Amino acid sequence: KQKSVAAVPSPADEGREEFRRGSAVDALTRAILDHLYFTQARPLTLATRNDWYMALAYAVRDRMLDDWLKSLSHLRNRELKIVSYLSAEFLMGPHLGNNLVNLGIMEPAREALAALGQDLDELLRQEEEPGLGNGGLGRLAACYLDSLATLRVPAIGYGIRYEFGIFDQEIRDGWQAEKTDKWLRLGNPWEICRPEITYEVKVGGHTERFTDEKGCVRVRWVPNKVVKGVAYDTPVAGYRSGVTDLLRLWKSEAVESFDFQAFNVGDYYRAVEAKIFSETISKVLYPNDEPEIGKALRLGQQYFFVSCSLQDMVRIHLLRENSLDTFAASFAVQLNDTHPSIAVAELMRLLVDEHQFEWDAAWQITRATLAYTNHTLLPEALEKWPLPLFASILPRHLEIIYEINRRFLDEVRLVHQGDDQLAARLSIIDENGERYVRMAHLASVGSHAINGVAALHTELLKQTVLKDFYEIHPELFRNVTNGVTPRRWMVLSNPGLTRLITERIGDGWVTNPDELRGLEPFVADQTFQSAWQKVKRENKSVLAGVIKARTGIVVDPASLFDVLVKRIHEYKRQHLKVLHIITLYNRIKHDPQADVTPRTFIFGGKAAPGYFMAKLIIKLVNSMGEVVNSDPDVADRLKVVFFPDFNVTNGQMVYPAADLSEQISTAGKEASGTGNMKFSLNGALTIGTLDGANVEIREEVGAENFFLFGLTAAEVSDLKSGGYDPRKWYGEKTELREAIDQIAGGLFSHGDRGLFQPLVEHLLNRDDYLLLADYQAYIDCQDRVSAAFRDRKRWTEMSILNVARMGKFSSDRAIREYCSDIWQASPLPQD
Ligand code: B1N
Repeated sequence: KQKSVAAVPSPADEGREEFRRGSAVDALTRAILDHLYFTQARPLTLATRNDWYMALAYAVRDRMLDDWLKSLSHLRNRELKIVSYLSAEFLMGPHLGNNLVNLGIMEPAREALAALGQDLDELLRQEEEPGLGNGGLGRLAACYLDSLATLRVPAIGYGIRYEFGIFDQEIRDGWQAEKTDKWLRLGNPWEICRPEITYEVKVGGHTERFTDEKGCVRVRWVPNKVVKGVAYDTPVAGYRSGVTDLLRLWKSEAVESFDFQAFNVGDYYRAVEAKIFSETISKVLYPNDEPEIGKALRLGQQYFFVSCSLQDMVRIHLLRENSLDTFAASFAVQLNDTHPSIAVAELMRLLVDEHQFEWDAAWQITRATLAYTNHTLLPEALEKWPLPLFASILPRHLEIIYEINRRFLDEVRLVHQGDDQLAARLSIIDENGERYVRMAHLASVGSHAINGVAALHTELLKQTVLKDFYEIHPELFRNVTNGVTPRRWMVLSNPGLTRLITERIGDGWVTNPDELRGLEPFVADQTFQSAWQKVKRENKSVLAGVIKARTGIVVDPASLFDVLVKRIHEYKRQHLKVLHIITLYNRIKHDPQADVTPRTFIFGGKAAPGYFMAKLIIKLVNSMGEVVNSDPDVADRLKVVFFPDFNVTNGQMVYPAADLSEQISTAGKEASGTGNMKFSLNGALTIGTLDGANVEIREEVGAENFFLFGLTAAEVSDLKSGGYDPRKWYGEKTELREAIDQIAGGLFSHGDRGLFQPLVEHLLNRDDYLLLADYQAYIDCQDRVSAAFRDRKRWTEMSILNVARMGKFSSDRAIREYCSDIWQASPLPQD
């Protein structure tokens, strides 16, 4: 027990240190100057832009501390369940702007800086975004933390503090070039290192059986390596909610004792190797949006952060209660895809091996605690680990998984007697040929709830990938359609639209976006329409300026901004968009007077460095763009831009400037999509297939305000099972054939017929993603888009209605559903 220190003034006392807490301009000014001098150690005359950025960031962070420390102390409050979001990725995006929005101090900060001769926007651009994720899955985790804090739900996001996040993309000669992301280079003012919060994580070795003092046979894991995880904490402020949640990321380090052992026998190099191995674990994010099978380091990363996180939860729980029996009442642990699914075996190991639980009791706690979200149906993206590799890294976990599997399959066989096929299909171990651990099966068996991320995706999950699980345990399945935070994706990134909306309906929509419906009475209002158009036009001008600066390409803000930004993947069909552009180009070439709606095509997205076809698609976009952009017949009516290095920061400029959102994946392939929501919330109209959340977006905004085309998921699977032949479509559609022949013939590669050969070959012989089958429907639909854009009034009405009806896609709604249907978690009472 600590002695009472009532005589000493506490820094938490109200009224003290106004310059550390106050949000008035002069308090902020003092705070920034104070940090510049005392934290950055800079006199005014020598301060660099980064010094100013850091000083501002620290001043903002100070203003999060009271709420944050209050929230941290709530972690000890046994009444409240803590949501623990386990994710290998958190794509947070820049912190400064978002924190200014959520704390409500954007304008005073701007003024304070202006008085100091600094421009807030410049400092906002100074922040290197923490790109600790690949795309949608990592960004979803970030949106969910924003909503958890905004809804006052105690939560911890647990993940890995990668030293190098997703690579920076450059375009050289039309090809993607990857540059290492050195986001920590200039320091990270948002995180606080907690050198006292560390855990040891074992790796490799073997297991031994022994009899404990009570005469029970137990298992000991004798590793051949031990690494240490150190906590780095970042506060996540809710939007004016008084709650600041915690993002806790683990950095791997060497365990001191290991170095000493090696030193003692004089083996300096072994000590250094152990250190290097330890530090490698959290070194770099795998840049794939589908898993890397057979990469030991990836499995090591997953186990490392899961083990640290579960040990941390056990510690926190034991501060609340003296037994782990009630662990599931303290924590609701969500597995963001299978990447943290080793948690099933690790929690069992902690309970059984380290805390002497009986198997059944441990299993009951494990299943009550864990829940699993699936994010993909692509068979090649389902994680599985070759057994020998798994055994060499996690020998004890493999034993535990065997035991889980044995008990699970016994139950299955009991209920479904004689169906051996069923047991083989459900087994956690894949025994067809080379043996694997199937992580989706492990996650499903170990969870009390399994969810997909959009209505269609959840249905398909039940019919395909997890069909057998659904048939034996339908009660475990839920749908929670994804959502995005309106704070970052509207208030921060689109201040013009935010102001306009708020002038009309107040600002309640920021936390209750169903209130956006209040815009519907204004759809036909002349003044409102013009103001709406003006906002979009200004956003487009800003983007046009950035495009000019980054690519040298001049685009016309009056043209239709037609935008396709997302990771490059064949199923997302960026090359279908290319076929559309070539078709328009050919129409102009055939008739230079043809009446085409001027369009600016904006592509953006990273390709996994090892994904050859995706990289070739980037090259094709750029090569085709060069030809189209410089053709005098086109006369600037079509412009093609590949916007390099698409990330959160760039997304914040792109979504608000879009007229048309391209969501054109093959039906059944995109689990949800979340970019689709960001576009529509910012007044872009969608052209899309009935895939992922598009289905629900269309339902909400109304079919008449959505450009639908293409095969349905059911038609896709019928067409494929009937033996799909892309050549049939190639033979029948003249415009399509012409476009493909031009790519093959070298029109976009200076006559080189070899360059795009792999792509063309793929399309004509396999076309796994049915571009050819959907081509004509897409072109026809785009013709309707072009016509619609010419009717400005009608287009603006559709745009307003899109925003007005998008309330469902707030991540607040999604988090409320997780809280009530899966986590049984509730908000902190207002204090
Ligand atoms: O998750 C998003 C969805 O909106 C997208 O439709 C979906 O494609 C995306 C392995 C993934 N699924 N799987 C991944 C990411 C990294 C990795 O190493 C798989 N990402 C998604 C949010 O639900």
